[in-house]
Amino acid sequence: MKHVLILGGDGYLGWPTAMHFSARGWRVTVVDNYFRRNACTELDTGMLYPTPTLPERARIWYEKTGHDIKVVIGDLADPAFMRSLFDERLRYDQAIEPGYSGLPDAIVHYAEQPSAPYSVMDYRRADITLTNNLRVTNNLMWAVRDFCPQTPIVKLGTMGEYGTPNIDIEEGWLDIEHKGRRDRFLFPRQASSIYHTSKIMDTDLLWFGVRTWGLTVTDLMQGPVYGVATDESAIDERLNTLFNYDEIFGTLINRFVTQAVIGYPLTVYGQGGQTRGYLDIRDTLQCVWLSVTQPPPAGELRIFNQVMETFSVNELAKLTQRVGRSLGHDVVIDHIDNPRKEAEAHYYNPTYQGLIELGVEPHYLTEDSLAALFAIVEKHRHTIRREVIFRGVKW
Ligand code: USQ
Repeated sequence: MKHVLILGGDGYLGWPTAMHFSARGWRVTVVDNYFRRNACTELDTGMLYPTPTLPERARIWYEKTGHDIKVVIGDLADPAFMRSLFDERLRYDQAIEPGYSGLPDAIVHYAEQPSAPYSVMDYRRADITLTNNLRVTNNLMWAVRDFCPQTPIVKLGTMGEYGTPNIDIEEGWLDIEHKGRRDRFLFPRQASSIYHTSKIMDTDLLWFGVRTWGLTVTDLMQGPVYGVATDESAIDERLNTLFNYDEIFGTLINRFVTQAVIGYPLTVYGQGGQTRGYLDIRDTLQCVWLSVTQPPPAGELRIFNQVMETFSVNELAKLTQRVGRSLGHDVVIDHIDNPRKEAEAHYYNPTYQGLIELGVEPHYLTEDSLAALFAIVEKHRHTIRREVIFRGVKW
């Protein structure tokens, strides 16, 4: 039985990924320190519905499917904790039960602070973002180097590393001719938050590990994800992933649908021409699954742009309005002063072929798929808190 270690296994993507691998016959160990839940509690962000603790989710999953997901709670920014996951003899924390350690066949690394607004709120959160994201990545890199240098790492990156350059965005690399000579470099990166900058830095860390120690890494440059429902969450709604709609942890489409359901004018920032590549949460699972099961050649850094289609904020607002109105909601679009420093009208043309060539079959955003998301949010409409939707975190 193949073993995957999922770092950040309690998060929006981590838990669905754990179920996805478990359902396909993999032995799964999830590790998390509840950073996301604790930050949401501290900042009082609210969530659409409560999510059971990680051991409780694993218990429900076992009851429903007979598959065991092992849970380890701990802080991966602590190097001793990270290393103890790979070697039983280094076990120093009772949270890691005997038999939990061991060399994995693959590692999926989601264990990062994922919010751009969180990372620029104040110095403390900027520091938490950098410290957590870089230390966890560095700890992982060294642990893999020392215990299992052949094990492929799949690391979640972000399209935001590239920013919005006035040229086409290639998949990770750019061939440059300069004064008659040619070479290949990482595509230029220019992020617009501390969070996105931390992702550039951890790409660079792992690229160093690949060049120096021959590590094998796939970096998935992902756009904003939307949705909740996956094949595995359909088994029991308590297995649904967490859903944030607040300004700090909520992503655009999930926010717009929530706003539409409670009659809150859709919060288009500035002109609304900001264009990004989006994907359905089910496609994240396909991308990660295929990246793990079809690893790159040993000693390579492979980079994919993990998006399925591009939209501007205005296009998404109009689509949400159209679908919302057809469902009987009074949806109004508002343009508010952009709290972020970002281009509002820009060129955006990313390449995203690699994952399709690997076999991903996209779930495109349609009126029907958006209506399905409306149905989930409508079910919990009484829990939605208006006051957390916009609080004005400024860059
Ligand atoms: N936006 C609005 N109104 C809102 C919220 C956002 O107009 O109420 C705009 C933002 O200004 C931005 C775009 O919508 O131009 C996307 O914002 P977002 O909050 O959905 O996404 P972002 O902050 O970029 O971050 C999210 C995830 C992050 C991931 C990133 C991929 O939180 O973990 O890395 O999407 S990407 O955007 O491609 O960098």
